[in-house]
Amino acid sequence: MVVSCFLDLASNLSWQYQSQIPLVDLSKPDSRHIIVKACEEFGFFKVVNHGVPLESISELESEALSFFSLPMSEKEKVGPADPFGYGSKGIGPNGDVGSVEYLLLKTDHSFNFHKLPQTTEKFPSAVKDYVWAVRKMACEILELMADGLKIQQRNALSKLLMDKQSDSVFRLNHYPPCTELEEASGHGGEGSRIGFGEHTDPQIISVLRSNNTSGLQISTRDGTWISVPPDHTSFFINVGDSLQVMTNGRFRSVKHRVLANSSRPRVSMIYFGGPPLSEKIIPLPSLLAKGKEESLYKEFTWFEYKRSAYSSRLSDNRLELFKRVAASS
Ligand code: GA4
Repeated sequence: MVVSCFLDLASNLSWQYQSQIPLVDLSKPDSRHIIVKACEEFGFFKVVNHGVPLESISELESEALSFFSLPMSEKEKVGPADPFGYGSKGIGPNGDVGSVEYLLLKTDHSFNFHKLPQTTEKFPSAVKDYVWAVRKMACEILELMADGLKIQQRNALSKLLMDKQSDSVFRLNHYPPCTELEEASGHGGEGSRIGFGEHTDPQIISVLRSNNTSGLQISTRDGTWISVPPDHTSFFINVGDSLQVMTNGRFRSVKHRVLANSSRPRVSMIYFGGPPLSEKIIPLPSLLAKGKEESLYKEFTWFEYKRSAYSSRLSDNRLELFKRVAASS
């Protein structure tokens, strides 16, 4: 049943239907309804006809690959990631590890690229152009969501990403290929090599793009993991924990992970759209059914949620701590 609403759209793209991933064509007038349905059922969907220039994407991919192919001693000049900068294997401050190296940046361009060698001089502008274009698309999607949810103020969500104080983050991940040795010893088999462990994203919305290497999986409502076929020309959208709260649980933040078993390197770039630190993360008033419905969550600011998230382990259910205990009747 869940999948049937996506059948029409995807019927001429049979693998997309088989992969069960909702597909949103931003050029179609009905996209807002499909976005809402996808966010309710999966917290995840794929976007085509997104308007982000392909040159901007490939420019950044090639800059990212040049960065990751630098000697470790050069990359470490912009590390460790605490939380921003270059990181390898260690994820977050609480002992999580993965088969991944990455660069974590704030989107306000405060990152010091000057510590990198000359060969990467185009890197800062490639990041800037890409983040600008992807944020624009994320805002368009958030406005379609607001329309689909019949929220009068179309920019109720998108204005948080457009705010000068928006606490958004950009991440480049490189999953090195599985070596022949690992494959021969069986350590390269499905499920055996975790690139990035299961987690939900704390922010409002995440926009992911990867090269054509597989690895990303999402968890469905019943806990089944499904593989997301890669598509380097499209984007994948994740509902984050904050959007789950702002829709009072109507949208679900999606649990996802990356397996790094491929014989080819995987490169992904993710924009995490977050609100200003002082923003109260509460359900949008018009979604609380004319005052009849109560918030499922305690009131908190993005600063408070982020502080709590950064003291958790990657796979923790971070929203659990912020759920309201229902008053017993
Ligand atoms: C998940 C989403 C983003 O990648 C990220 C991650 C952050 C990190 O890598 O430093 C966190 C993780 C993410 C959630 C819980 C904490 C913080 C690692 C971790 C164990 C940059 C983010 O904002 O939250």
